[in-house]
Amino acid sequence: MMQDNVFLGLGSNLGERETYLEDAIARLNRNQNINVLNRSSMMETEPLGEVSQPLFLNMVVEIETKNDPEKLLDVCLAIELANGRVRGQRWGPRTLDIDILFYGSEIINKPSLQIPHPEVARRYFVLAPMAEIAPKFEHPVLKEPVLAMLQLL
Ligand code: GSY
Repeated sequence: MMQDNVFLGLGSNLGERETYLEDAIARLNRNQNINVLNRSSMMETEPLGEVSQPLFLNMVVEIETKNDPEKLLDVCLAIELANGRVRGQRWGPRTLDIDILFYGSEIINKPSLQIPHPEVARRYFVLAPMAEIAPKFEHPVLKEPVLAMLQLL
């Protein structure tokens, strides 16, 4: 079965940021079980946390997929690795980060995978690009649309 209303957050703050994001989208589309349906613009955003680091380029893509959430996570991690991501400092700079934001209305709370992403409602760099492509999408736990969450920040 194809799952729709799946949203991924992409971010990069090292090197050729735009190229890393474009490469990630191309690789997602090349996966037999994923179609990229829609993409936000790329937005330059302030990094989170205390560590001093370059500005991020962030965007959100909407996909449909036959992969279950665990398999989708594996695909995202493999694409991060293919783009030179080294998991170092928790809040440190990275060439490519892919977060599963929403998987339709599914709610998953495992140590290895939490969906919706637990930080979604607090992150401008997620809500602002997502509001461009899916302002009315409702957070399955908070029951608030994306645009309303953005306006509450
Ligand atoms: O999980 C997201 C990685 N990340 C980001 C990001 O993508 N954008 C911004 N602005 N700050 C961030 N801090 C972390 S960690």
